[in-house]
Amino acid sequence: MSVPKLKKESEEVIKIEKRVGEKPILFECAWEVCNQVGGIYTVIRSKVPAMVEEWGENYCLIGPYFPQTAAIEFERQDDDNSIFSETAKILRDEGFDVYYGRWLVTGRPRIILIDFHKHLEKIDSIKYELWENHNISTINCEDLVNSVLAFGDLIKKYLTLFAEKNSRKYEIVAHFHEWMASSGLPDLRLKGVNIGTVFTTHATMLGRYIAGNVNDFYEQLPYYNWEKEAREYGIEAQAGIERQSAQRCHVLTTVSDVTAKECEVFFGRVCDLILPNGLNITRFAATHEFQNLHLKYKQKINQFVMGHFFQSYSWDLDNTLYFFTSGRYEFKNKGYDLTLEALKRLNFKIVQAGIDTTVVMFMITRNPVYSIDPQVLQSRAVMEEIRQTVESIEKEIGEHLFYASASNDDAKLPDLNQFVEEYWRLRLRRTIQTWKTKTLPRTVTHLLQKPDEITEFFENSNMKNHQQDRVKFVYHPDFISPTNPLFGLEYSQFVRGCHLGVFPSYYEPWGYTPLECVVRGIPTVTSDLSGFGDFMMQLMHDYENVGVYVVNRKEKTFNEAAEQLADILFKFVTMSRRDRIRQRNRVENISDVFDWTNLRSYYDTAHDLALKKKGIGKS
Ligand code: G6P
Ligand code: 1S3
Repeated sequence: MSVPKLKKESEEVIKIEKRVGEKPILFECAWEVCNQVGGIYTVIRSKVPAMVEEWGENYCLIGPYFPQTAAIEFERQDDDNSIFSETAKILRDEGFDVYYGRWLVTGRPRIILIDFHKHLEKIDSIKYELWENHNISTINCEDLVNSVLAFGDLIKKYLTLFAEKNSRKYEIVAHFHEWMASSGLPDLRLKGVNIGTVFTTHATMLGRYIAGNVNDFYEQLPYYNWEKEAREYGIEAQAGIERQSAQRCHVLTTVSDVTAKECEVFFGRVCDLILPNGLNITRFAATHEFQNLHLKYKQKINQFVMGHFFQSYSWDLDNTLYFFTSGRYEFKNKGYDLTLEALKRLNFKIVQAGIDTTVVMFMITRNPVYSIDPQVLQSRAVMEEIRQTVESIEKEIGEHLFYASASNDDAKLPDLNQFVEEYWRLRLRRTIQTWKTKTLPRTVTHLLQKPDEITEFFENSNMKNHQQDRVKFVYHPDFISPTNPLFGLEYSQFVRGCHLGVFPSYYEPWGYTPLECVVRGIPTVTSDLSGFGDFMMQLMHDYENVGVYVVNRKEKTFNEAAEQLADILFKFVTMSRRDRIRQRNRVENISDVFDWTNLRSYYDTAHDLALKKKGIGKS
């Protein structure tokens, strides 16, 4: 089983709407519906417009109710007389906190939000049933798991009631994303509830834990005993729910071939389909527009770099490249270890080759911090003062020069120096003096609560932003947001302003970060162990030419992969500006492949298959 070819695939799909009678109803359930935690939120939210286009009012999402998010993203509608709100009302009358309304995102889909908090009172009986009926052990689990169990139980109640009332008239499919929404799925099957079920895992819990802790995960994969490992990592509940959901659903899916191999081992079932991840892509009519945006946001990053580094020493910003990596702090899984090692080697290669290009590498992730480093803020603030002083001088010169020129009878150019008052000269000189320092620019922008593997790397490798280093580091242990005083950019703007995204992950079922580069026309590095990288390699042969570089981590040792990555980066450094511009055009050009209007068809196939397997499809 592997990813179907894009064009052929749509011909193979048996469209559900061709069935006679009422159009089916699709529920999509996830912990990250109306609740942003990570990548699954991106999958679901970005897919909504394409789903609504296909399913219209027969599409409904189910997620957890959290008052703060709901206040912004949810519009409650108790009485729209739909069968969706009717079921929610019956459950509310029975004392369950189940709300119906619209999710206020593009597409405005129907949504059921479930407040599970009160239901936690029943947690013991929910756990007992899971053990009795499905052998899922949930003792001594963390609070989050309890919440998930209460949430999953209420999803089950809603779907059971909905099916009781409506399944004679409508075919119904319920699509569960991850174990965090699927604890009720095994019981829906056991009780024979008249619903076709799809389960999509976006990673396996065991895979994530083991890969983060051993160096030979892929070599050992076929030999793991899921129960033993689950016990060892203390994740029996999560692994048990995942495995039972995978075994009991009609259609088992995951996001890449890479993760499908884990499913076979940890779930004991071969995946029926792969559902690659897409985005809701809006492209500019003219290519120069996204190129202009690159320049615009690069200039913003230039401001940061000047504020951060030029206090200590300066260099030519026009000959500078901005690389970045970003994601959750999973040092090994996200390939931060490999990235750092390769950058150290890149630094050596650039120095050896006598190239005067500078690379600034931004490490964007999140780790506990006390605050932004006051030194970093102060340097930035003083630089702003220099800018304001310069602007005042500029204004003063402008006004005086204009007057002098207009009133000048002999057409001789006046001496500009005479227009700057002594006060401003002094002020500028003093500000520059107080700003300049001999200390090295900080490698970390924040005060970390404790050192981590990234700061240890800086220490051990002596990569500390020395003036002679051609690769500089900015470790920003917080995600980027427009309110952040250092960049003043949204994440997507920051991506546009950079030259290359570096994501050579070791464990990455899909990986949105490189895809987010592609759709913004920014070249990117991925790995053949990431779902996205694997997909690209299956999709086209000249991926490198279009600006998607793949590090072959499957076959190579850490050392070999680090060398390959260093070579890729070095080659990128030696490209001319003209070639970079061309490459950005090429990479942006493939973004349509990842538009949900193309990739939704994989989901259509899964939903159709669920109905067929359930035996209620009439295609
Ligand atoms: C975009 C702009 C060009 C600019 C270029 C810089 O393509 O449209 O005007 O010269 O970016 O590219 P670079 O790769 O050097 O940041
Ligand atoms: C998972 O989120 P993660 O970053 O924990 O799901 C994402 C969406 O499918 C996927 O892109 C990512 O690789 C997985 O790891």
